[in-house]
Amino acid sequence: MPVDRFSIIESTLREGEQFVNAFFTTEQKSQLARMLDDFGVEYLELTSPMASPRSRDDCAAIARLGLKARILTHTRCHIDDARVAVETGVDGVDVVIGTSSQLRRFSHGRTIDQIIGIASEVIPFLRESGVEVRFSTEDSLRSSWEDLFRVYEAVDAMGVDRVGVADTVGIGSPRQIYDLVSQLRARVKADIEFHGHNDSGCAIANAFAALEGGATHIDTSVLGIGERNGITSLGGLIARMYVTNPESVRKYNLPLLRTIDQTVAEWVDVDVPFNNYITGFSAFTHKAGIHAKAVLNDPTTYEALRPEDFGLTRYVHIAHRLTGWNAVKSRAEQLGLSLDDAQVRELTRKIKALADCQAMTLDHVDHLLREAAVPQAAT
Ligand code: HCA
Ligand code: CU
Repeated sequence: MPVDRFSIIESTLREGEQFVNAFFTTEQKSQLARMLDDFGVEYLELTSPMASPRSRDDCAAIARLGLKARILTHTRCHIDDARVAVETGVDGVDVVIGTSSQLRRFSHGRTIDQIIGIASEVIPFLRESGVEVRFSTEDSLRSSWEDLFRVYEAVDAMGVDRVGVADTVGIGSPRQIYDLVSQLRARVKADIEFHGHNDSGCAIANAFAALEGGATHIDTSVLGIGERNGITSLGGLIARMYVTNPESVRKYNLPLLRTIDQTVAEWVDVDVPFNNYITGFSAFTHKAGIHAKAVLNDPTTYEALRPEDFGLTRYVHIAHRLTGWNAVKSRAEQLGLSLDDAQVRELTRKIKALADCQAMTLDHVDHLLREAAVPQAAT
């Protein structure tokens, strides 16, 4: 399956609002909607208008912004919710109902036949209202595949635009997701969406496996925020797709990612993690002497992602005991200091010796370089 034709359903304003620290104001919601629209995501998914009066008003307001992205809202698979969703003026409605035995028993208490019965009331109503319709099975990974396929085939015959697979508790492995999605691909005409939680660290890999299996749409949130530890992150999916085929993400305004990540991090009162995809502070920092030397010769030696494509720069870290003389020489050149190779080698020895006894800063190294260069500059 070609994995590089995919659409992003950006759910920071729905799944992301379920993150413990998220309290988005109306103003912040439209600001983020505009930023994500400028970035180029194809869809924005918003919290159900049934959640609260503010949620309903905000949903209607974002639907009226006139963005390029299609605006979706997310509701339980219930006719009353579907009516309210349509009234907000959104382009599409994502309905969801649990199919695992856990959710059927402890959440809504319905059988598979009853689920199909409810869907056959909600889906035709939504289609007649002229909105895009997505039907998803919550907790797909703990549902029997037989049940899942029965439900998906039934809703496909009702004419849904997309069916959704949801790894609600983050237990799927890439191989399982690939198997499930590729079997589903052979059974339905509709597009396939994947929504994956990250409880066991597979959210990005699972999204990719879903695309390999024939999925067309991936749910993301900024920094991956959501229930518990969240879902596939927007930046993580972009990084994954970029290394697969950089052309597949050229449609997005990649340099905006940093502002988007930083803005949301600030609003939800967390730091952008140091190891975050693309925008983490060490994402383009090279340290070991061997790496630094090669990167200075040709960055592709140790970089799968070009920082320039994201409006970012690489940094070669030299103030430490693993440094090498090529990196020190490059720093001296950056500072405009004239030092010969023998001096650079001597300085490198000194930096390594000092760094073996104490933590060093770049300032300290710069000072040593300048000190060594001064007498020569004076002659
Ligand atoms: C939820 C559950 C959900 C829905 C996903 C979907 C999940 O919080 O409502 O609609 O595909 O993880 O199952 O986010
Ligand atoms: Cu979810």
